[in-house]
Amino acid sequence: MKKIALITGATSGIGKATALKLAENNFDIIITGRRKNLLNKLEKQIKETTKANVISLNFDIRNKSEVGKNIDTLPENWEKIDVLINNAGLALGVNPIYSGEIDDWETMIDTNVKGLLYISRKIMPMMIAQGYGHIVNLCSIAGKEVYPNGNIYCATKHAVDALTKAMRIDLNKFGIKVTSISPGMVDTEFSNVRYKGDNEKAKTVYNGFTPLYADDIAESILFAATRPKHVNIADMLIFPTAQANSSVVNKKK
Ligand code: NDP
Ligand code: 8X3
Repeated sequence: MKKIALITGATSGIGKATALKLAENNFDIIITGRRKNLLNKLEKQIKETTKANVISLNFDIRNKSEVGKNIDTLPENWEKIDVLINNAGLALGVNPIYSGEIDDWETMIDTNVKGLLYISRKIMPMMIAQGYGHIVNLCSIAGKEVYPNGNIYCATKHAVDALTKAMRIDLNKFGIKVTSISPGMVDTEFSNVRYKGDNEKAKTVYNGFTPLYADDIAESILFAATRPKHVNIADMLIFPTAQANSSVVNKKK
């Protein structure tokens, strides 16, 4: 029996890899993101290379009414979402807290925390009504530890960690699973976004060691999403072998 997964932020990185991985493994897929051209491209790729059905929803997760309106457009046979993967997120800037850009702070809070809440608030009642469901939140090592100049990004991911625990408690009586996936350093567009298009700087983040790749995290999400009904993977912390915590990375000079 096919399942349905909705993946936010599927236009690149972990979200895109997860959409492809789940599509290859008997899921129909709802993909979301702001970059319509990339959604179209991924939809085409999934349709050409897998047996999955796909729906693309093009919206900014920070826009509460857009989130609601887009979910309301789902055809009836797509409304029973088995797995919601709250992946859309970003870091902006690497500054001490006393000199950070307030606009960057707002974008991170609006996306990583409020956006995750908007879509979850829409989907959770649907899962409760259907009597099953699974929410997978993309947290981070930044949700477990704070590192120098990580301040607001770390705070948003600590919030995701807390919200994951809150969801697990409040949804417990409905049998809905809630999983937190916390990667260390994954080579995606994450650092290009964080350094605002300074791609040379972004590249140096992953120099001198083998980072995680998006596909490594997609495999972990697939694992969590395909456990038997009685098994909930509560929390996965995943590092590249070269990484020991937020600050200790064995980089070759
Ligand atoms: P990418 O930058 O490659 O992907 C981020 C995705 O989020 C894109 O698809 C982007 O789509 C989407 N997104 C960002 N802002 C919005 C928005 N306002 N509305 C809708 N979608 C949005 O980064 P990653 O794949 O690395 O990041 C995915 C998640 O994993 C994030 O939550 C990140 O914090 C987390 N993470 C990443 C780690 C890493 O080292 N890379 C480590 C730990 C956690 P679009 O721009 O088209 O809207
Ligand atoms: C992304 C990983 O270490 O850059 O969440 O915060 S890190």
